[in-house]
Amino acid sequence: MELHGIEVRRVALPLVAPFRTSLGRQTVRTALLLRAQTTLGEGWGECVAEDDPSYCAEYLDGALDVMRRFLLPALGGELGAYAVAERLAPIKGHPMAKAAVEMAVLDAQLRGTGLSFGGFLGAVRSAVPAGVSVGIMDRIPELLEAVAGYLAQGYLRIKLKIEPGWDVEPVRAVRERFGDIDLQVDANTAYQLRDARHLAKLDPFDLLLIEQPLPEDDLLGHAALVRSIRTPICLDESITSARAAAHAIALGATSVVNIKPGRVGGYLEARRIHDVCVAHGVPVWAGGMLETGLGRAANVALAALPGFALPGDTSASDRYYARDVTAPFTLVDGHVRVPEGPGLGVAPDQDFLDEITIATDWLPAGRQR
Ligand code: NPQ
Ligand code: MG
Repeated sequence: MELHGIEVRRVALPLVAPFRTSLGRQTVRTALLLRAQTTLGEGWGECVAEDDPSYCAEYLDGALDVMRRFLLPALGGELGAYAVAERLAPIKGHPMAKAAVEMAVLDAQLRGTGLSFGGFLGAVRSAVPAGVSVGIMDRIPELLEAVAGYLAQGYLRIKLKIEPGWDVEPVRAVRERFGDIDLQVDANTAYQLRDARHLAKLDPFDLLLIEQPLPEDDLLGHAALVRSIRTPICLDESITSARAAAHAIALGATSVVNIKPGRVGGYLEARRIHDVCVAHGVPVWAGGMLETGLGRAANVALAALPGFALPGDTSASDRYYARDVTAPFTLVDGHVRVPEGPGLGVAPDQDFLDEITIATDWLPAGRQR
């Protein structure tokens, strides 16, 4: 097939409640939604970069710029989904921008051939267990109320965002109130290795894991931490490729891996990380970046692969949004169904999409003359 170009919309979706992490506080999700136009038909992609380079180096305006100036110009002529990453490899970095472009091309190809994302990736489940990520709050009672609400909705695992000053006490409070639930924490790089003794205070609470306590590039620090605390370490930000995953495992820097396609340059690389981890007996789970229904559909399909051994941040749409751009993903017995139709198996509501669109750009594929 050939890619004619990609229509990129910048959209803004208000969150149902502010979401605070050690990186900052969000009240609105801004994202880029991509519609690829190909000789096989159209396909949808989603770029998960945030407005600011806080979770990682990428940011939304930068992602749009690199797509326009470098990525799309490299995608002229005959093209399949597997060729996208290869063509884009000479352009360094920008995995979130690349992942979005690859996702849109892959969706067009799969819709054109009648295969679902799950079918293509190797899904072995028709529904995936859902966890929920709970932001940092001002007070413990507010946190307990939020967790109680999510448990009542059926979420099978709770993840608390932590930072220095909001770690042992909230974990203790949630354990005391809710008992033996599946519980884990995510620090988004907020600690240093010198905090090891402090982090060991989480050990008595039998957490499933602590996610990314140390900086992204501190693999040796994580390896030392693995040896000094009992709670399993799970890397998120550090896992930027299948090679990085293999290195982290070889170094003993991680016991579990969070897989986010945006962070690693796409769903194909995400599947390779899954394969590397399975080969090493390392459990994986699906991360989330507050995706709309488009990215959520693909994440849920990925989470249905056999190595996904823990519930993901694959929450229902209403965890974040009063209204999603697609038919909402819902929770049934704590699980989210894997879409079965061709490609993503979901499509945006065009009128709602227009309502939330701030700007639209047409990026033609290939070198323009
Ligand atoms: C994580 N996600 O696992 C990320 C971090 C994160 C669900 O905890 C806007 C867009 C705000 C993406 C805040 C979850 C965000 C974001 C946090 C991602 O580390
Ligand atoms: Mg994380």
